[in-house]
Amino acid sequence: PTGTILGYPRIGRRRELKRAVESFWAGRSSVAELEEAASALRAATRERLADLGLGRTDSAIPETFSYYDQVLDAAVAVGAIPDRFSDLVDADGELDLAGYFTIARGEGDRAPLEMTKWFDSNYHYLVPEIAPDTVFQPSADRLVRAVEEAADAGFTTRPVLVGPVTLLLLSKPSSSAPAGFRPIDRLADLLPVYVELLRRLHAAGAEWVQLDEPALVNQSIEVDRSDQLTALRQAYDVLGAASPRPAIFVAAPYGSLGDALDVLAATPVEAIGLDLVRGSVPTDLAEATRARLAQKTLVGGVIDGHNVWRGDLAGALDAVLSLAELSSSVAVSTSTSLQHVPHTTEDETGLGDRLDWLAFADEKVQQVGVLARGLREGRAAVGAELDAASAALDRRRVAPGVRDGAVRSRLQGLSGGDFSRMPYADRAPVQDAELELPALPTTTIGSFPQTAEIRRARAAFARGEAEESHYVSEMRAEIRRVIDLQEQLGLDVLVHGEPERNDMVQYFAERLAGFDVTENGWVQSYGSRCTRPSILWGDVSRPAPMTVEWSRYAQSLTEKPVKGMLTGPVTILAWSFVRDDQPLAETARQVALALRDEIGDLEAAGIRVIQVDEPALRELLPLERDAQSDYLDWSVGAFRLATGGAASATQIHTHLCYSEFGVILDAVRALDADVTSIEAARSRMDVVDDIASSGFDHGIGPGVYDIHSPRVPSVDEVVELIERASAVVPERALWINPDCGLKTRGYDETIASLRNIIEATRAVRDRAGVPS
Ligand code: THG
Ligand code: ZN
Repeated sequence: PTGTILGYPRIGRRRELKRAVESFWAGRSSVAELEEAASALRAATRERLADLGLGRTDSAIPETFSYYDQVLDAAVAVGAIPDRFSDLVDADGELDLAGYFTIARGEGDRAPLEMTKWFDSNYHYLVPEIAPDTVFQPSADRLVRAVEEAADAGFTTRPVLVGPVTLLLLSKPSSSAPAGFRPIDRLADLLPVYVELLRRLHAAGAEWVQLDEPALVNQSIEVDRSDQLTALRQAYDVLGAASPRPAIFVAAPYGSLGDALDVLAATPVEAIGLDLVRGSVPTDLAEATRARLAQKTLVGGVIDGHNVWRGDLAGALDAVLSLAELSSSVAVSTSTSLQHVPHTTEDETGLGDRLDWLAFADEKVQQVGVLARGLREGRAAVGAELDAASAALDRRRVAPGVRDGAVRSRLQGLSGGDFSRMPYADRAPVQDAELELPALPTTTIGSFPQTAEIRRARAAFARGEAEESHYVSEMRAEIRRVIDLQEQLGLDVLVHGEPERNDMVQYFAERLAGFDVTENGWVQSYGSRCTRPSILWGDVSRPAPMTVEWSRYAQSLTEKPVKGMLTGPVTILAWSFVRDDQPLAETARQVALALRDEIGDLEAAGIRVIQVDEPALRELLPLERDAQSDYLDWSVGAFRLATGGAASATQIHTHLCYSEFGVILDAVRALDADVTSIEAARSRMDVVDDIASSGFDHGIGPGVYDIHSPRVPSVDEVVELIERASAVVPERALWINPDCGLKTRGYDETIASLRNIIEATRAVRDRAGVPS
């Protein structure tokens, strides 16, 4: 084909897959009903993609359906199932759907596979576990049936599988593996299974197969680059030599292949996909590589799979045409799978003129079609489409709100002092005097459980079905309940519980100028869970205070300090689709200024502790090492700009949602937050040692309650965690809190856990002879 995509959203325009899967989990539907729903969704996707211009019978349509996750699918397809789940596999090596979901979600004492972020997207995949003795065996049924199902409907589709090198590079050693064991060392054992999968797919009628090898563009993978390249060479020499097999298309989304391109070019694969959005058409190629690439099909990923902008179509065609100088066989594609963008702008009614600037998955498929035609028939043949895209881009540049003079001149006027507060050593005593907290102060991260009534009330108000005054009184009643509960429990720094917030980014996006929110723009985050990323399209400003009235009300109910709760600039960017016409750093500073004003208004309303959450600080860290220090500079700068105007007496907290932050420890220190809470319960406080030995001297709240699990920690357990932390953290710096917000938990377990945390804290204070 001359036009294709690397993958397509699988959740469905109306989140049909989410509904079907969750209904099956809840026991409300049978496995047959789930399979029927999935099959209908695949059929609708094939027809839709064909209508949008992808070829029905030329392998242009990728098979990227997944019930849960594509990495889990690949692990299952090669039989890489951890021992604790081995009973789920039948005598033929096949796993039924219920078993598949058990591996994804865990069951009782059996922990699920760990979940982690997929490259620099907001998607999370399941991490396979590989042991020295993992027995690889093909389990191809699901893939083969997808190809056959398509064939029955008159399609020749292209099955897609995570490639063997990436599968192993993204896996972790199973807990039973000896120190030093690396999953990639099992490559030779894994390859025969891929060979067999290729054979079976070929037998089912697949003419092409797509093997995704994004790990080769990732410079953060721990295995030595030379070992990665050796693995790549071995893998594709072996797979290329297999016979019979479909033609092999190796895709490398999310960045540049770099030296891996030379290696891949020397293997017998038929096609190589390059991400020409994050990377560019290689120019300084070795002569041998150039000669080899001329023999292959080169697939130019020129339509951005990461963002939602309609973008510069003419520029994309230029990139494809320059790729065509390397080989006479070129195809147009997306830079990554389209799983990172919503289905279609057709489902949005509230975006007005701005709809014209956007391209979601379906619109991107159409763009691929235009470029493919331009490639076949010449630029003139698609002149009208290229011009239309350029005209939309021109309109976007000058549209009202894209550039706001007041915002820009305020940014221009910033000086170094705006990014700093009084030195910590000087302001900490001022805060101590202001807040008069006990030693080992207790607090929570911000959200309290979101009951069904709260969700209903919010949804009814959002649909315009409830009076504002009624809605406000419902939310206030909930805030009062949450404050009363915290007072009864004996927490020291209270929160209002955030009943008014659906999503910690969307809530702010709805209130800031420069953002749109979507009605149906769902994007899969992991498994059946989705978010609707906001769209940051213009200069950001704050027309009115966003959180102040809720916080003021909560503070009016208690003598104890109530924390104001804001989402930080980096996280707001990380979980939105962000304008691509200026550096992220500049956009981040605009968001920071809006938050800075909010902090000023919270202070004026009597709020003495303000938390600015940055759970995504780590996740936006670029994959390329060269880009990391610049990122840390601007991201830390944005946080400091947001918080730098706070009075010395105002205690600034932040919350980071993960425990491995070795790489960004310096950045966390540079945030200069007075108190930082982090995840630590699951790692038994190991993370605290790193922090303490780095000389971190600000307040630190390592989580003592793992909110990702419904388990209630016992008092003894929490005492042990606190003692473990207090052995290395000075007493005045240590805070006691859960790992994360409580919104996903139920009230019963939350109350029981908080009660135990407080009892444990009091026991430790007693032993140390300090008052509670
Ligand atoms: N908000 C946003 N992005 C995020 C997170 C977030 N990205 C990273 C991380 N958190 C992802 N985690 C989740 C956890 C739960 C859900 C989604 C992402 C979730 N979503 C609801 C669902 O799918 O049913 C829908 C929520 C809604 O109605 O808005 O449960 O916290 N922006
Ligand atoms: Zn968190």
